[in-house]
Amino acid sequence: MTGESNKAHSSVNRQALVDKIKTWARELGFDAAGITDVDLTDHEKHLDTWIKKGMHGQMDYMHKHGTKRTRPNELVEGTVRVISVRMDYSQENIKQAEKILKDSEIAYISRYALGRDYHKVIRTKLKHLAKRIEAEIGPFGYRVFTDSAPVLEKALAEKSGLGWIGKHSNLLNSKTGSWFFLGEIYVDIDLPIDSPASNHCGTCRNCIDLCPTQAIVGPYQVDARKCISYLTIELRESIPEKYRKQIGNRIYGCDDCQLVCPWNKFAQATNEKDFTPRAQLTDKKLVDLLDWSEMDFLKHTEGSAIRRIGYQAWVRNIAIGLGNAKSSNTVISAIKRKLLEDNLSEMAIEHLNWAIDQHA
Ligand code: B12
Ligand code: SF4
Repeated sequence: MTGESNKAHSSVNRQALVDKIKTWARELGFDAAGITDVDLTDHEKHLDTWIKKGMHGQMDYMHKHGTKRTRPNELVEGTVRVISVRMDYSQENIKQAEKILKDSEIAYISRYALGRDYHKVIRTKLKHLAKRIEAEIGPFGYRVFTDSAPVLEKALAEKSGLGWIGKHSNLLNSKTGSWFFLGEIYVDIDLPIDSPASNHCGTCRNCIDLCPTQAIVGPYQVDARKCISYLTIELRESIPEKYRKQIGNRIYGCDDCQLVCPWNKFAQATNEKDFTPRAQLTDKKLVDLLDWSEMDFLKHTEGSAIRRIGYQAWVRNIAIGLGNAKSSNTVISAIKRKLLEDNLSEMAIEHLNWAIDQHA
């Protein structure tokens, strides 16, 4: 991006443009959009502390880009504003989640991952939004993101007025709760900005007290190394034994801190068809998922975010679920059958053996 396009658009009525951007964002299927500047000074301090304490675990990408994450114009030169968007993924029956979590034979998959990979859905829509702006004002400098680069998405969204960062560290909103994804367009147009959202967590500490692994080590601070989402999705190695019992039947991510949040009773069901849960992933028995071969895994997770963890971590996670399942011949036979497969990693085998030991 250069300063050229900024100058070229000096005649544009910027408030009218912002109003149109918000309307187009809704027409494209986003649930809200807001505009902010690029000053993230306070957040930079918190991010630094988090990294210094090692709370990012093995997510090297959280620090390897230096200050690019907290200084948008170091990532994309010329950026002066950020258009933040949010897109709901909640389904009508989201409360069913609690029932599944209590059934040790069924696999619990985070609600966000049951449909099509949100990265693909949101990126495409953001590109359409940018093109729509271009059609109105002519060429300008921009880049679109959704969890795809060093971008401090929640801080930018909070500053854009889309919600506040809750004690569980997710962004939430008093009208819709927190079941939504975030995305951004970095732009070089000096648009009027929105006011930040105010915080309404009050004295509630449900998320802190009810987190299964006590990963929310203080309000607004999640130690990723303890978080089930990190352990089951980001960690590529063996999952420390001390967390395996608490993981229960959660084989991909965790939603507990959001399920216990009182604001989520206002959640809106998404209109996005791509987020419709896939039958092959919803309410499935752990034993049936363990029976999938690597080919089955690749086939059933095509276009899904789950594919990114790979087959060995998938088996590792299901093994933990089965180690925690009610003992039965079906469970033990399924684990033993899997151990006969010849392409398993040492990590997967170790978890399957651990699962067998739980039923001894
Ligand atoms: C790394 C990461 C993770 C890590 C670490 C989580 C975390 N809290 O950072 C892990 C793997 C654990 C994870 C899990 C999940 N993630 Co995630 N994740 C990210 C990612 C890539 C970066 C987040 C980040 O910047 N972390 C850095 C830390 C320092 O930020 P933070 O904890 O939020 O801390 C901020 C504030 O809390 C504040 N702060 C920190 N300390 C203190 C102390 C005090 C006293 C105060 C006042 C403030 C304060 O300042 C910090 C900087 O802004 C973003 C995408 C992106 N590029 O932004 C998605 C993202 C945050 N994840 C998302 C989702 C959906 C999830 C899960 C719900 C998925 C799931 N169901 O399993 C869980 C939720 C777990 C949780 N409670 O956070 C969504 C969240 C949408 C939303 N509504 O907020 C995002 C935005 C992706 C997206 N594009 O939609 N995630
Ligand atoms: S996602 Fe689960 S493990 Fe992670 S902080 Fe929330 S409740 Fe705790």
